[in-house]
Amino acid sequence: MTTQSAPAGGPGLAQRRRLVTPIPGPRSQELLARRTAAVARGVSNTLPVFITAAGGGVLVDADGNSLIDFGSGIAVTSVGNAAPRVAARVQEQVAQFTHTCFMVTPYEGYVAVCEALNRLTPGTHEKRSALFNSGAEAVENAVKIARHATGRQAVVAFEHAYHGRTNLTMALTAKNMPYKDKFGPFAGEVYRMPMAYPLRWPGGPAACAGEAFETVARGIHTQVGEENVAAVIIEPIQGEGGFVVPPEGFLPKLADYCRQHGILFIADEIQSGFCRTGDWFACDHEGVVPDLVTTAKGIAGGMPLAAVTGRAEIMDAVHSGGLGGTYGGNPVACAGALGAIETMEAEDLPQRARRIGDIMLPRLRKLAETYPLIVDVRGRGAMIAVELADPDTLEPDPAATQQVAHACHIAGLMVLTCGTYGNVLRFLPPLVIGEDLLEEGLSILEDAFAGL
Ligand code: PLZ
Repeated sequence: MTTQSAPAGGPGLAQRRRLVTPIPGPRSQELLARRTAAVARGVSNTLPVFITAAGGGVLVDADGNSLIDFGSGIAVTSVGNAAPRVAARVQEQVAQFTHTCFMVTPYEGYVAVCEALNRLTPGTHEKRSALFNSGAEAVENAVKIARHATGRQAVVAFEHAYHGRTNLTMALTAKNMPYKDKFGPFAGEVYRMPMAYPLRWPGGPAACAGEAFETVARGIHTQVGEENVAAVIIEPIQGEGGFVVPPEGFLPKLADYCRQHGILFIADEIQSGFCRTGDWFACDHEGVVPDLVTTAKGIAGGMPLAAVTGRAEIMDAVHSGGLGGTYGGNPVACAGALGAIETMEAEDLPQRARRIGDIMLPRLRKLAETYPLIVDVRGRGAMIAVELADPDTLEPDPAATQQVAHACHIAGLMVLTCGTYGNVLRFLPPLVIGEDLLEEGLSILEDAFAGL
């Protein structure tokens, strides 16, 4: 295949949807054939258009199609793809040095990212951070730190949770297919409790916060013993599991309970963090202050970086040399993070996320009035979803979900699905998307429902 000259990415890219071939087009199909022959089948694709440039709210593919992006590469490019401050700092850093290994000879960028994390994550207490490569690695390290600091082993996770694909994080992740099937045995001392899922709570949404908390507290008491629990880990808004938003009150109750029992409260903000939900972190919404926070995705504008941030005395409980890795906090990734964080602050991206929610939620609620199979519209800021099910029985409808997603894709709108039952359409636009593109994307979605 000859490489066609692609436009430069970033916000300068024409901010419009334009389809010049069917989706996927012939060049993407050629690449797909190469991909099938060269890349392991286990690594899947949501939409096999091969991207050559991206920026603002669009993805441009190898055939010259320009798609509206409601996915941000799974909540990563919140500041936009090839965001100017990210690209500039990365370019500068890559020309200076690409690696020393922070554990061998340190550099300022790593320290500056940790300072920013300590300042921006919930709570004004003294904090420390450590940097890693991926979300799963951050979660693994948060559990290591919690076990070391408490001298306890058990970890409590929730139904519908997603925390990664490594061995320990597979154990924490709830869903079997595709994440866990035949990949066991899994790490031990992981206990799963019911999630406060208002739509599906047996006693109804109004009773959910209180009853779910009581069920969790009782479950921990009877099945594990409070004194054996190192940490409770929870996504303050669940991601892969279906954008489940716990009812007001549930997280504060859970955090208080943990404090009373010497259990560390770990907030996995890997998907919900860094302005996505309209606050810097989803925990901020109810003033919940976790002992440890895991971050990744949005932190570095697309560069691979992740972190654990927590109370100084907990983080510093681990002996020198107990945490690390060759690449964790790579200088180029740190430069990306500093550019991304600067962008979030300079452009007030929490406010942008709230504005996106204010535009999306009313249109989606209206859509739900027309199509009763939309049984729930939920989320905050630019982390929004609709759940599809039979309105009488709440039997999940993954087939309709796939059908709507496919209709969006071929019309040039990148949307993602999620959910334990595969029946949730989720919307995670870059926070810098133009409002005209956002509205156009919603119109495509409306057409997709009309075509069911
Ligand atoms: N914790 C809350 O959302 C990653 C997974 C995509 P990594 N979610 C996207 C897939 O199918 O692999 C995620 C998350 C939460 C942890 C992780 C793991 O982050 O950077 O993918 O390891």
